Amino acid sequence: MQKCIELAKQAEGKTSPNPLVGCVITDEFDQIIATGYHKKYGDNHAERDALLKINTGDGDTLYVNLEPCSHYGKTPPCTDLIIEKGIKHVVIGMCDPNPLVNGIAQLRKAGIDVTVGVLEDECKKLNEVFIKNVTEQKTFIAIKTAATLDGKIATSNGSSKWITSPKARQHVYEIRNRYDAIMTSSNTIVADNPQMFHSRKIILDRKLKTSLNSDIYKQGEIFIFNELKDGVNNNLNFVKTPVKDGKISLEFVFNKLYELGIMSVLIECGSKLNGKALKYADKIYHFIAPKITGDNSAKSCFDYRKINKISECVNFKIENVEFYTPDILLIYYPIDKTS
Ligand code: AOF
Ligand code: ZN
Repeated sequence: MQKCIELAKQAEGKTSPNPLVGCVITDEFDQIIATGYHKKYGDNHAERDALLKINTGDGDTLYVNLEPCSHYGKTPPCTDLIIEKGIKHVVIGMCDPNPLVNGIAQLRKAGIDVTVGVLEDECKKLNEVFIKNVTEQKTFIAIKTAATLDGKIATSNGSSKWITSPKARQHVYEIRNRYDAIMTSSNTIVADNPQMFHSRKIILDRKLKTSLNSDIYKQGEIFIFNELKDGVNNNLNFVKTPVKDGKISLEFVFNKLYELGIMSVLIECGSKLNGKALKYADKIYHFIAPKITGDNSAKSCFDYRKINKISECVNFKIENVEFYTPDILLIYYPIDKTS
């Protein structure tokens, strides 16, 4: 199952809105005879990719991180091919939340021995975006931030180059690649003029104050949420957006992203938008550099309110700590969404 997950991850960023799936087939001596994975949206499912590499009767056990499909979609049901190839056991990581899929029952009906729930937590993490999309019909929202040890992302005048090391910043490219789009704000564009290379970029710019000569506009399909106009101009899509309390309505933006088929988004911006987006966030990537500003007026990661008691804090569960020496990356989830 671990190998299925590794195979599936090779297609990170390429399968949306479909899941990441890997498959391993072993013979009666437990030797791997074929592997496969879902390489990109519209391609063969992982099971088919692996099964097409074996002769009928050669395979004994098929391992797959997601319940095999039993419906006619872009490809015929994987369950049919599993049965046809004479597989005797199927080991599944997690049930498919897609209501069209009923593979476990189909396989059992055909007399195949089915085990479900192997490395289930890891399999659910792998497809956290797909699970949210299918069960809630909503876009998965991640935030990336990079701070000092005292939780600062920029000096009081907005200077932020560079808090983290090149190694950590390199890893950000890998993280971006997993998401359908990245999102930033006009304030960040004005302060940093970042390029933020990605095929789809979301910009929140209420009054259209950013210059269209900014580096971010040079590449990619771009959606600019603003209060002034709708319309399309080459790679720029203007989306007229309602304003709430003087700010672009994030509720509207996130609903619109789902309508546009953007299944996941990585937010990379400053204190204010990070703060406002926090209540929508499904996951946070938080780099920390071993530096202290010692400056109370420097900008912090999430800035959106005043509180009096520590009991009013929002709570998270830290899932993982990775080292990009000299920096670290904390990956954490809001507790009420993961529990
Ligand atoms: C995949 N790849 O390896 C597996 C999937 O749109 P279709 O016809 O390709 O069907 C997509 C559904 O099939 C998907 O939502 C999921 O429920 C199931 N399994 N999908 O794209 C795969 N095994
Ligand atoms: Zn399938």
